[in-house]
Amino acid sequence: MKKFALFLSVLILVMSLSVFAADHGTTAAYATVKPVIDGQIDEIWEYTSKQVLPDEYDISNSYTKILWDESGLYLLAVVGDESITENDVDARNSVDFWVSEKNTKAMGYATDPGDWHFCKASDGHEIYYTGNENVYEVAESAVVLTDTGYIIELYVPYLSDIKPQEGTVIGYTVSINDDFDGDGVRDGYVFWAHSDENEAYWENTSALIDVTLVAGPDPLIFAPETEAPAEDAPAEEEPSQVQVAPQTFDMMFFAAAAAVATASAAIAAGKRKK
Ligand SMILES: [Ca+2]
Ligand SMILES: [Ca+2]
Repeated sequence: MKKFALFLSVLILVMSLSVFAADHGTTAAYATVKPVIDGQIDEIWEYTSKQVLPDEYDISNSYTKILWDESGLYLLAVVGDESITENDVDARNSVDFWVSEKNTKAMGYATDPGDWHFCKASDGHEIYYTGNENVYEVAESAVVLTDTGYIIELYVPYLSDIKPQEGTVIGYTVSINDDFDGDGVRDGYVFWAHSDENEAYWENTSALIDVTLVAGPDPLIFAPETEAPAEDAPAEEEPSQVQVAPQTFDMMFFAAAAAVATASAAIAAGKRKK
């Protein structure tokens, strides 16, 4: 009976830990090096968590990532989409970034300037929907097409008075829209996650997931390679190697000359024997 009670308490502990993990959200690493907002994936993106979206409709192998620093947030979306619209005026093949800088957990997107939404299509069109519209004035973004879809890089300087540091928690989720028959009407969408209490992440910041700001990678990883110290430089060894070659040549020359001389002597001696 005691064993069963122990088993039960361990089971409850494990279950509560997994529930905690599910609620804990994800992390964003400090941008030790600022990514260049050009739609190309910089090395710094390797050092922060990935938010993976489900495969559905024409959307596959898609994810986002977040970096932060004292000035703002950097967001990356890598999208697999087999059906891209060339002139996507209504942004039907697009990514929606949903952010609450101060994690307001509010009904609506109007309680704080740091509550914003940013939508960008695979062809570059942007569509305002909710939250602080100023985000479109201050954001830097880039989109590039890939063989399998498109990549969006976004930088948004903070719109709230947030003083971010390691341990600060922001609210975030992301969704991807898909028009798979090219008629300009959205056919479906996928999203990363929403809170258990509220699924309407497009209406309320209370639906966003906690993202904890954490330390970034060591800056030394990105330092340019320095030249080897003088004592290790191979320059000093090279002259002696250069000198070795003539010596070797000389040795071979003398050895060959000696062999010829020996052979000649032998021939001469042979001739004399005859
Ligand atoms: Ca980049
Ligand atoms: Ca599509």
